[in-house]
Amino acid sequence: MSFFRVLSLTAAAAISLSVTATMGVSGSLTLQPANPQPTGLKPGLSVRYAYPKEVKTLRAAAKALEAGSEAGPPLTGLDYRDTAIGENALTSKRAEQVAADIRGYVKFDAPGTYTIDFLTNDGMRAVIGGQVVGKFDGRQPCDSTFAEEVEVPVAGWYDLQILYFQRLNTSCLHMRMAPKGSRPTWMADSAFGRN
Ligand SMILES: [Ca+2]
Repeated sequence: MSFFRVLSLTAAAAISLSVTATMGVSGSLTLQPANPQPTGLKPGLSVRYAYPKEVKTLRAAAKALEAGSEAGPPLTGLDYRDTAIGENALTSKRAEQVAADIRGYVKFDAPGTYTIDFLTNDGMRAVIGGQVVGKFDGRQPCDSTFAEEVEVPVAGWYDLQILYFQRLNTSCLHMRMAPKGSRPTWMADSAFGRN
């Protein structure tokens, strides 16, 4: 390979890196507010559970829920700390091999740029205002997803949908948020609502 060929490849790599970095900064996710805005919401989030024999991935969790699910007691919010072994996952009837379809709304009190992340054990995929704001497709102890920066155009309620699963041992699910530049912190239960 010639010296110039190496140089041009290096330059191409540098340009591609810089494009990626630029998109990372300017390409934050813009959330779509619920339209129409919901009224008369009840506190918490709705949840349906499936209890498969085995759930290792988001795909397996989705398939289990498609095959058959049952409504569980609503979640109080998204602040379910890591369980002790043997304690049921979220509001489900089992400690292990649980898939959950969580739905409702989350409220932003002011427009602006926010950082969102989740702690999850095991896997989850969260969609808020039409954008994937958190995803981990695997098994792990209670640990964080990659933080996402989101643009909130107006104050109000945004659709929230989370696909979650817990396989073995302990389980957890938390959402954290903060205005851009601050460290994401726990969400109050009052930030959530359901029909
Ligand atoms: Ca687990």
